[in-house]
Amino acid sequence: LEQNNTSADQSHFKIPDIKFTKLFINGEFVDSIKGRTFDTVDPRTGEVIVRIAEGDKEDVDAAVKAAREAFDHGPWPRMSGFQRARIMLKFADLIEQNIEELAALDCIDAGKLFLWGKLVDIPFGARLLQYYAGAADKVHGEVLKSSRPLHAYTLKEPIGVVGHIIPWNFPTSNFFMKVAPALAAGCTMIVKPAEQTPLSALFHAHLAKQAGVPDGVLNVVTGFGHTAGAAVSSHMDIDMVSFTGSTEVGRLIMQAAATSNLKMVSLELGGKSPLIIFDDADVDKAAELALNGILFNKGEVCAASSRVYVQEGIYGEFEKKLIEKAKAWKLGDPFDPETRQGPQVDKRQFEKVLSYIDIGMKEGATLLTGGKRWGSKGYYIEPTVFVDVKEDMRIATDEIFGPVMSLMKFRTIEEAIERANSSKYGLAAGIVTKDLNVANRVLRSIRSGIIWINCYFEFDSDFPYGGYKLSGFGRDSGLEGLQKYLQVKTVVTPLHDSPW
Ligand code: TXE
Repeated sequence: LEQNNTSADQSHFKIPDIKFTKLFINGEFVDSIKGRTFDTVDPRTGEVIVRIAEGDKEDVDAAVKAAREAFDHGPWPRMSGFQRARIMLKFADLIEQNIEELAALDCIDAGKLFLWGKLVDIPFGARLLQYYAGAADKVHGEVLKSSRPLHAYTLKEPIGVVGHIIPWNFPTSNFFMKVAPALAAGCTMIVKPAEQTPLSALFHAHLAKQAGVPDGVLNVVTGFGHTAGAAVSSHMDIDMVSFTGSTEVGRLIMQAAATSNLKMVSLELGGKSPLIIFDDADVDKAAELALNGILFNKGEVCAASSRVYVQEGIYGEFEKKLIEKAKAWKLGDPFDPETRQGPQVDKRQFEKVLSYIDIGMKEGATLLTGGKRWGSKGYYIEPTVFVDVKEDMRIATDEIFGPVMSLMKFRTIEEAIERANSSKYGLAAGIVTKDLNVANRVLRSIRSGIIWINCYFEFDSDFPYGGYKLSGFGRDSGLEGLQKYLQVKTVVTPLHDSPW
């Protein structure tokens, strides 16, 4: 480990040497077949951290071959769930022993807060392995009650070779939300991490091997979406693709699955989540909740509360509190423990967010606060709040994926429900009220995969997570997240002598 050279307090962190930069196929780190590499960049500075092996179709083929062999002939799917669980628990222990290094990798690769990574994100990766290890020996079918003299039951079998295509905003949580249940189910797999954040995925692969995950079970092919990613979604020998990312790419993945081998598809896509704050809310707490809902992880969260609806009775006071808090929000180096907001993940996302701020102003919305780049180095953007926003403006309909909130006023509960539901997305929603009847009515009327009442972003390993509408289908996490990696086989045998 070597000391980093940024301006933040040096005593709190160290930047690790980058140990793994190659593809992980069949238990070995290997160069890509074409020998190509690509840059992974530190969003705090815009500087290159290291070059990473660039996998393409032929590398995906090699990884699928290894995963197929491990599935068809290897020990993993044939082990008892309990044996798999023991290896997964060891894997979790190794993650816990390397928390600081992993948190530092996600910090330099994605601009994520180091302290958050250390306390929450990386431990959650280990927690997911532990949670699904606990489920691995409890996978079973059921006895069916036939109306005929037949003994029939179902078997739950691993679905086969899985392709996981994951994004950059939560490199570790996303990795384990997909990998942990698939391992528990007895699947073998290829992970295609986002090109922006390959570092921790390769480290996880190394720890998997150390824990005793057999060769070929977990392969990591780093590379770009239109090449390596597309090769996964169109592969004839992959049985399922599990994707988290943009709605646009989700559509491409479904098309590729449909025109190749009709592999199963699970999609966790974008969002434009409403947070509805009623008049009876504690204004100070509600403003803090709303701000955290959009600024946490610099707004690069699919469930971010990017549309905030505040009831008219407290709207004026809420607006004042929000400005006050947004101005005091501390941006800076994500290694600094005082920092609450680091840089956007890369130049492209940084420019996308700034262009949406521009669009908002051209559409006639008013900037309440923020709206500009922060600092002169790296990809930082000020906490930004728009008011005078109309439901059909692009800043209110599109996923911006940055620290940009649309703040709106409403009068009645009916109006709040209708406006909250007007989005093409349906991933998450929040309600702030002390009135249980109001909360119950709203939560049942809103079409989204998760609803937070008097909290936001609260999450745990057993909570299913996924969307309605253009936010996709299928659930990660929880037992639902395990079921999707299982096939159902129905077995039938006569109760009496066979008729033939
Ligand atoms: O996403 P992509 P991008 C949203 C968010 C963001 C926008 C664009 O609004 O601003 O998407 O981000 C791989 N075939 N979300 O461009 O492209 C890619 O390599 C197969 C929301 O980074 O969807 C990466 O591994 N794979 C989201 C993954 O898909 C392809 C998180 C996600 O990248 C591919 C991220 C292709 N043709 C972005 N093209 C969430 N739901 O949390 C790309 N990929």
